[in-house]
Amino acid sequence: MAQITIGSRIKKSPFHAAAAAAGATHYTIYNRMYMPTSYGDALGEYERLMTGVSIWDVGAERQVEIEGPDARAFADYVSCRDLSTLKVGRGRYTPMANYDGILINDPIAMPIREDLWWLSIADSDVALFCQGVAGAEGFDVTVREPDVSPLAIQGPKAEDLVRDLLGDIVDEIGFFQFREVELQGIPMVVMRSGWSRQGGFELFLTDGSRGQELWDLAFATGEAYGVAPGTPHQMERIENGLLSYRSDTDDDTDPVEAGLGKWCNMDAGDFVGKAAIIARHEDPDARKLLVNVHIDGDMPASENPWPATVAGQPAGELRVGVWSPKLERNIGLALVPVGHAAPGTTLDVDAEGVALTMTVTDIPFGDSL
Ligand code: THG
Repeated sequence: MAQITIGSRIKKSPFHAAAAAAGATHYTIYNRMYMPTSYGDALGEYERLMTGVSIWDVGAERQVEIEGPDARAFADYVSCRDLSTLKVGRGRYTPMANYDGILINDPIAMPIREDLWWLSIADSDVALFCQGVAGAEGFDVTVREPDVSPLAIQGPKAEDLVRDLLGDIVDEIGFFQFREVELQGIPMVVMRSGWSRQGGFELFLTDGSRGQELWDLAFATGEAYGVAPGTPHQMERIENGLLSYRSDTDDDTDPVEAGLGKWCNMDAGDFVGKAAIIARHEDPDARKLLVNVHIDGDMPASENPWPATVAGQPAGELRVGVWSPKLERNIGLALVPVGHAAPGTTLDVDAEGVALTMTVTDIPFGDSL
């Protein structure tokens, strides 16, 4: 089996050594960093996330820091979602598009102070993009990547773990709210958030030299709750409709096609890509849509998107397929032409020589039991 070389060319998170020592077996490259994707027991890790608590090295979810008098105006301008009303201490999930209207990221915007914002990003070069836009359009901001690395604590028992770790502050922050805190002198921002629907927190460590200490403290506290290391989980996130930029989208997908239209405020102020998104949808039938699908057939493990057809004609692709423990069947996400996106539509899939069929479903997977 081929392996990815671990070396100094790709950056490591402050939790990298701890996660490796804890037995991480699989990694992806995310924002030019290693990010663990498995500890070798996908079903066990799923079960722990659904019923217990797990701790994830998601240090590769970098922050792009925007500082200056125009910080809010700039964050708002590069976001499809309206951020003009977002309060300090609250996060808001927002799509970002380029000037062609193509989805380029889906960060969580976090105003740390009125004049200092973080975009907590998915996997693309948002800092470079923002430096370009700010310079070209004359915003009074500086854009940099600060020393900030999230550690996610996810699952139904995350609340108890983080309360034991950080105290009652946990009860004061609602979903997507955050505070700056210290734990034994380790500085961080704690937010009730994370890339699962099982509840939890993200601890944004703001001193990368203290990753091992924070990891050790979190695991020692979590022992009482049966904590174990975990990672963002493909099965859970597909069951629950969390987008994975790059996995689910290609280089010609706009935010509306990616299913993020509800987070695009087309009636609020101008933003990068707004006019292009409107133009792309002048003929909605010409567009494609990301849809949930049930998959039938003997699905092999996938390294690629698989082409789909209807009556032999090209009809988009199955971007990602996975076993769903909840539904006890294979499910996935497909990018298909709008004309084939209606629930109940069946498409043929060529899984590198294996014939599958997929059926579009409108019920969010998580609710369909
Ligand atoms: N945490 C942090 N940064 C991130 C992610 C994260 N950056 C990249 C990636 N994940 C972004 N993706 C998502 C997708 C969905 C949500 C969070 C991150 C999410 N959405 C809620 C929803 O859709 O209902 C809340 C939306 C809202 O109210 O604004 O939770 O996981 N730090």
